[in-house]
Amino acid sequence: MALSVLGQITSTAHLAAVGLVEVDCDLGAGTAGAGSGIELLRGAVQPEQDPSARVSARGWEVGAGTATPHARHIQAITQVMADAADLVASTLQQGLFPIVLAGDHSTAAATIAGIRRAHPSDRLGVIWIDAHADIHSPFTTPSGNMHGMPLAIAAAHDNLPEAINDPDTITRQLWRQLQELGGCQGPALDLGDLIYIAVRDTEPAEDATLASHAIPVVRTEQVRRDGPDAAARRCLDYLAAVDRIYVSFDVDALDSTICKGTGTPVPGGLWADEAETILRCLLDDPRVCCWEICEINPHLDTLNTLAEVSLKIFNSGLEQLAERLTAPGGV
Ligand SMILES: [Mn+2]
Repeated sequence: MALSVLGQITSTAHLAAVGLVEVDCDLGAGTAGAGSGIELLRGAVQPEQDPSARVSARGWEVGAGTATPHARHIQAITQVMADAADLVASTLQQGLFPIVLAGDHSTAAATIAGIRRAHPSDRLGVIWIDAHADIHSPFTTPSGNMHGMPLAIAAAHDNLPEAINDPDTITRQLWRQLQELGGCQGPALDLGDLIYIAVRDTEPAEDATLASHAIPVVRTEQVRRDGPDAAARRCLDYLAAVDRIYVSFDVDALDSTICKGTGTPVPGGLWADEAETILRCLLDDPRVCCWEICEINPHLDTLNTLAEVSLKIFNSGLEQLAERLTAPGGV
């Protein structure tokens, strides 16, 4: 791993309004190492406020629990997620824009819970940029990897009609606890307020959910045909009625030729410049209140291609955000 070659930090923009939340957990992925992507990006952000806003929830310090094959490491992940939700909520309550640097994608459910906790009465929309739909539950998952489950947690969507597993009592209890992390009466996310970009690798149980809830996917081909600005615009228009938007960027949304350094590369994804333009366009919308980037695993990427590409995309997004947040009446 040659992280040191990635010294070219271009964005040290004025980011007083940003709070960096690091969620250093890779237990939800099938392969270890996604936590190391955080180190790679954190240098690009220099929050000007109290450094205590830079905090970590470290999955690997929590230790192992009982084997839970249909939601692997759910005990440790539940602890990390409780911390992560607190951090996101308190960052928002301080009037800051949380940028979440995460290891694997499982903990994005905690991000959503944290937003929900800080703004309980607002309608929340989610734009999920990913190769996968991440909407499995312990009842439907073929792998048991929790990075495939965050949206099912946030939406309290067990998808029992598609069940293939019979999870044990511990798994069921913790799964319920995770679904209640947002602290509200109903689910933290309504599936009617979710839209995907670049999703292309789903399983039948997930396809059933997407179909029954009519969750739209802006596919790579549409991005290419209509242009990345139009793709982003389509998402923002779809969420026209929501008050706040969370943008979650899993780097495996990128094409597998770029994206070897992630646990689950899939062909047919976005080119780097497409992802960059989409993110810039989304981050410019004043309703976007939180941005997450995850699943960068430098250990899987001998040439550091993904690391370089991710850093470039991240810097570009930061630049856009800095522009927005420093404009009169920003945040
Ligand atoms: Mn994902």
